Amino acid sequence: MAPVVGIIMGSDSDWPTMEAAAEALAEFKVPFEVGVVSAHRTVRKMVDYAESAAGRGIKAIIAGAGGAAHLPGMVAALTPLPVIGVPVPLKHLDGMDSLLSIVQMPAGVPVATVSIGGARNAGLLAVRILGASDAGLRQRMSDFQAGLEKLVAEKDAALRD
Ligand code: RP5
Repeated sequence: MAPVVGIIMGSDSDWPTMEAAAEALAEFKVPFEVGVVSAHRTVRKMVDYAESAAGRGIKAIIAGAGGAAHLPGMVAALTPLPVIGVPVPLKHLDGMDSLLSIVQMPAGVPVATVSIGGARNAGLLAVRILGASDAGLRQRMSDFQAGLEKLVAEKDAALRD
């Protein structure tokens, strides 16, 4: 099936963090593509990727980067698609640098920023975005949420066993 979500990251070193977004999409059987696209090291590739994504059938982009994390914001500036930013924590500053780089976008160019290292939620948010126009996917998200509720109830009950 043709990919409908693009997962991109500034470096292959971001993959251990970003993998969780791919796993979430796979759980919901949402086809996705993965690639390294750097805002600083491969500027022309970033422009090509962002400008061509909608035309290729991509409906949401998950972009992760660490440090001076300009990739999500630059991609959001180049595409009308929803962009979800994942702040990747690096060795220094515990990801605060990535978080602030991604979340502090100027009005007019939104990036839906998840928590530091929160790639799983980025994947789940992409599922919800697609689910807004896909009843089957929306139902699977509702089922998933019911599963979370059941799990918490079981753990709660286990405390008193
Ligand atoms: C950022 O620089 C990347 O997103 C990565 O988090 C960070 C370090 O990249 P490498 O030096 O590990 O390739 O652009």
